[in-house]
Amino acid sequence: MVTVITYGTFDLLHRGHIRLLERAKQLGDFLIVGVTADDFDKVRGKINVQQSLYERLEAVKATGLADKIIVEEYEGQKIDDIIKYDVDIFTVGSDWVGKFDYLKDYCEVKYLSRTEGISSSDLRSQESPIKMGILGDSALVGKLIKECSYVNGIELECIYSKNENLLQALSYSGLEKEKMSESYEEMLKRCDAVFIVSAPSDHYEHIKTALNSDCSVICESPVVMRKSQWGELTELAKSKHLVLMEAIKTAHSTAYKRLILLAKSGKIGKVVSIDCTCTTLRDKRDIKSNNVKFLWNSIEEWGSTAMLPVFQLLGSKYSDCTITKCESSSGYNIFTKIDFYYPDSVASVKLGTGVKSEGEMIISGTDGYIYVPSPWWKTDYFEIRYEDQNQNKRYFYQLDGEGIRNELVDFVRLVKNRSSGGGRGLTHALDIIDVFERYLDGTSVRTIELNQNDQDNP
Ligand code: C2G
Repeated sequence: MVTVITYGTFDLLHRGHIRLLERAKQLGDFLIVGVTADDFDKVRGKINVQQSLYERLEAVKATGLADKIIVEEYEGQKIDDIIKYDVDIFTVGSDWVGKFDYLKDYCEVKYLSRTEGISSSDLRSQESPIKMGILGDSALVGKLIKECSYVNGIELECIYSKNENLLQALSYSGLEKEKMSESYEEMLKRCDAVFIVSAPSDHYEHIKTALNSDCSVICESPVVMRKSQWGELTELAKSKHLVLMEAIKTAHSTAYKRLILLAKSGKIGKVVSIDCTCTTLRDKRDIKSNNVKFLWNSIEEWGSTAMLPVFQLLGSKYSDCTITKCESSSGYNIFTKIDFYYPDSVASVKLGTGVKSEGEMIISGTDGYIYVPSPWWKTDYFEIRYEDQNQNKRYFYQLDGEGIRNELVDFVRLVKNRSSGGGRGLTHALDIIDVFERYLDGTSVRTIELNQNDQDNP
């Protein structure tokens, strides 16, 4: 019996895939088809896959061509499978010529001609793309423009910014003039959806205007600074069958999602303490001259990211929360420390835009701890460490684009299924907003002062 194996994503199964499977079947007596797992596709850069693994498995099964269907989950699995199933022939389309010659050490390798004129990405793009606008004044706008180009189903229509320096920089980097809108209202007229990264204090008005212009919204967290505003806006989105999604790019990194699951699964025992730090240094001259109009302060820049693991692992039923902030002489918040006290655990997050520190995260448990090196928020690597170091484990998951393109893919999916309208924040949007509300109202907030010459130090 001649066993043949082939692999693929088989997203939106089409005649090109089926022709490949038919010819693979003819190469032998028993055909094994490996369908790629969602995470494996993401790790190898295929982030636009529309169908779930289940849907793709069912589609391949329905062809009746596969005698056995397996899931491909990791780099190198092909060798394991060829040995495990005693495969005689590995085959794949000619778009991969040469890429799998290393398998010749284990079995025969055949490349079959690829069917021209059809591909999953063409099929994905057939639907009219979402015309995306970007509103904001920080460098993040440039990153978002780049990330949109990686996501099927999105077309960058235009941006709107009040930051002349940013507009100049974007123009130098090749952004066409017609993509720079004259006003927010004009941009909304041209777009189906908008990515809002303006100042957090302006988010409420900007989101409300967008929703009232029938635009779905993805907004950099903190989405709003008041719980009442979140309720009002999610209701408005739902009533108009629009999407309002909170953006925290870290939440979309595979490594971050994995480490949270491992911590939740008891790998380090009971989580007793979480310590994480996020800092970036703004230009001191901007802070000194109070030229901070477009610079989010420490809690605005980092608060949502740093609080996410705390709420995901310890919940939001803390018995106390204290906030310590440090402001420059011009009143710009350069550093914030937030401490959460639970009946059986604690958490401490340090946030800096005018103070530098080690941007690591440590999740401490009764059996071990998870260590994520700096910059932990762009997670692609972490370790689980135990008393017996021989038990330590290391994890690495490719992260492209800091997680932004992944969150855009999720947003596109939500907008495409508009029926799911309404607030689609991460499950802790309200918990994050609650802390911002405490910060704004001065509840349990203490202020530390730097002495003048420290602040005047150029
Ligand atoms: N294919 C084809 N003609 C097309 C499109 C795809 O012959 N018009 C072939 C591909 O060459 C591949 C199979 O169909 O052999 C599945 O294609 P994809 O789902 O795009 O998966 P791909 O990422 O190419 O998977 O590790 C090997 C890879 O997993 C192959």
